[in-house]
Amino acid sequence: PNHYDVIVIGVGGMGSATVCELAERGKKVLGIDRYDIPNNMGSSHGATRIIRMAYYQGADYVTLVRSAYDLWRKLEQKTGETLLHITGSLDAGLPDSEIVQGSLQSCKEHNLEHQVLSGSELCEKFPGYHFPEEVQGIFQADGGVLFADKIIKAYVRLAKAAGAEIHDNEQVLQWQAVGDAAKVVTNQGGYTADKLVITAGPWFSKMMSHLPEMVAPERQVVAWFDPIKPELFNPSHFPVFNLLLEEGHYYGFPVYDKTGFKFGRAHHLNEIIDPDTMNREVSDYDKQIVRQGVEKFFPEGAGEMLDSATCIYTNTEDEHFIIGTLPESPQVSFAGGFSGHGFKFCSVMGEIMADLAEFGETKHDIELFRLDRFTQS
Ligand code: PYC
Repeated sequence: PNHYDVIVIGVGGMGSATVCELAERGKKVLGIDRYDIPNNMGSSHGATRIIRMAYYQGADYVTLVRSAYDLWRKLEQKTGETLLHITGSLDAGLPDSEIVQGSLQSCKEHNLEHQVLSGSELCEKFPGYHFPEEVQGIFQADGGVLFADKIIKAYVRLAKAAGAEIHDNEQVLQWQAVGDAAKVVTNQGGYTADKLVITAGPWFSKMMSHLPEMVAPERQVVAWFDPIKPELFNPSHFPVFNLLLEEGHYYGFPVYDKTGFKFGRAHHLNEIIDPDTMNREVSDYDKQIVRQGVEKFFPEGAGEMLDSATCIYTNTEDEHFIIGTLPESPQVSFAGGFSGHGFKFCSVMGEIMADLAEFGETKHDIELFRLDRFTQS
């Protein structure tokens, strides 16, 4: 009774999509998470995440993000819920910066309609924005917002309806490849499976401790503000944005509900942490850093801070993901190192990880994410 076709360790964004896909393919699947599902201990929690097509981290991501969009829309059809809302996206920085040039390159290679706007043009089109004149922004109309917690709940609900077993608040103590199968020991028992999938977010290195350290989990802080002029932060004329300047990488969302204007400075204070011991309190200094950014670039957004939270990026050195099967034990597959830009891919990652578990390969191009770029010298 404790044997499964597939066990998935970690039921956050990536894991919940994977469990759902496997269950819907008729597999006997067990998903295990150490905390509640969803929880605020990893990288998937909270109401919203950005999705964007003009991918500045590399034109190779555009095909994958297109597949992700298709699957988000399918998930909405299945659940009858709104899980993705289009606002358009802005990628902004100095004209010769990595973000502007990278975003333009993706638009060019993939024929994406876009507009190049100066700081003042941006402010005129989207009056909540106050970017310096020398900043250039690439506006791309397909960008938008994913409703993260709602998505994880939807995947779990669909997975259970398709027969998946999901254990929350159960800690994996150890896993092992045994012959061509796998064994998992938790604080509540032991299980075996033909295939094992590891989607453990910031616990990636702890779960893959036989490999060289390839990821650095990093503490993040995000806050929600009550805008002074709420009408400027309405989703109808406030695209999601990434602004990369020498002083920092800022990002934000329109206002969807009473939690306010979500704003953050990515790589907050460059604090590499252990997810088991990280300080999850938001300090006055943390709040001050975030507020400074809002006041500078969105003065009408910088009202009372309604809420704040910590979360974690799991960074690789090149900020590309790590996805594959273990060379010595191909029944074990893994996805990690999402480096602060992974959530938008959860839908397609569910398909990729289910493919790797079922067939050992996938039709999606995951070359960029090869493990051996870190393990082979
Ligand atoms: O992928 O657009 C993104 C993003 C912004 C902040 C963190 N990730």
